[in-house]
Amino acid sequence: MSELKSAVNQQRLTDELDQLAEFSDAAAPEVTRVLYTDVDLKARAYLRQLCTDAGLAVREDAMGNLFARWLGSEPHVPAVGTGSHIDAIPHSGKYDGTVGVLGGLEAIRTLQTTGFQPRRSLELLMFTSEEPTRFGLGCIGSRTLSGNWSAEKIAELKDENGQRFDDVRIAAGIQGSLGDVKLPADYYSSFVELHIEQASLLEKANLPIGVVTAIAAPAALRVQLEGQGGHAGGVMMADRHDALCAAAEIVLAVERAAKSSGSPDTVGTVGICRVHPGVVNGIPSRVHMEIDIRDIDFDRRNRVVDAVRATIGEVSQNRDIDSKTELLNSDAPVSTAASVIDATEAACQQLGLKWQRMVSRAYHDSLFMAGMFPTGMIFIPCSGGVSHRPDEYASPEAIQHGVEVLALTMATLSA
Ligand code: HGY
Ligand code: MN
Ligand code: MN
Repeated sequence: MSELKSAVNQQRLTDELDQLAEFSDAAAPEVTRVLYTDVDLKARAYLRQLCTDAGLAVREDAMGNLFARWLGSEPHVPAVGTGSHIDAIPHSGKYDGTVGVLGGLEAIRTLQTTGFQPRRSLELLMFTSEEPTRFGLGCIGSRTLSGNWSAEKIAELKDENGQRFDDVRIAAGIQGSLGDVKLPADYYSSFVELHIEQASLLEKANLPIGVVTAIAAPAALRVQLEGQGGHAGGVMMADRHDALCAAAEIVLAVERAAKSSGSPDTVGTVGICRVHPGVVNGIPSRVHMEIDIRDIDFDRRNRVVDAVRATIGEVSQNRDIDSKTELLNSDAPVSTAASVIDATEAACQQLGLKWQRMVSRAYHDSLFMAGMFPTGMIFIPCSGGVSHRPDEYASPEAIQHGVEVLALTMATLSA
């Protein structure tokens, strides 16, 4: 095992993570890398070059999902996959997703260095658009690869400027038919994703590895509230139909519904609230809100979604506001595969790394890969559990531990 540990090039990986973070529309230490923007395309080109330099067979599909394959001795049997995403929500950090992509590449290079020869090919997959930033829907790439959403539905997704996904991807120079993206059912024999925990259980327990047993799933609501607006001085309070006051009641109702679900596993967030006309002396006439509700229990989460939708109706009626609510997605939570959990725990044992089993409260591309292939996830601690913030941090040592476990897990699964 010491040979594998010493084969991990920690400095190279740290440098690559730092370089990738340079491709950003925000000033360091913030990272903003939104789907198909120039910085996103530059980051993809950088990753493509690293994979080519590693001697991997690189291809991209019609969404820009990037595949980098190390051919095994039996290249026609289903491969072992690993990967994650490199897009980053605005003003966030540099480890969410990228640890699974560059760490996945490092795991493959590490195995190459040790002289390991896989029977099953090993493949790195960089998923397009894991974050919901541009089109309001998370995991667009893995949803399409797994058939969770049809290519036709994905093509018609619109961003806040009304641009269609299909037009935006073609304008970004990505060719091919979205209908060809879905993977064959036997494409992978297993898939395993390395990711920062994005919470603080591992750090608090002083453990280097988390073995994920379940992945929570999100539901997202898009709400449009239409009031009357008007002059902030001229309209009496009794005569107002203020869309933002209605939105305020709804925001607190989301928090109340999540807190009173009966379980700490339920979470609710209103991350988007755009006010129109957005001037200090204009009564808000329109509010656009997006609501994220999650749980590891599907029915409990759906009860909270229903309660929030009922409140939106009541508040709109009481305030004589028009409301339109769209359920963008309502995904089921998944359990990870025992075969991948076993291989991961065996790797931890062999490497002398302590671990704990845990659920993922963040969603990941593995949520959708699990719908097609035996899938698992490996977590490493991040400082203070912070994520989706510029102070997100995972130490080179923590990342190295994740790469070691990933490499050995993939070697085991490729037998
Ligand atoms: O929101 C999530 O859980 C993921 O980071 N996109
Ligand atoms: Mn994220
Ligand atoms: Mn992520």
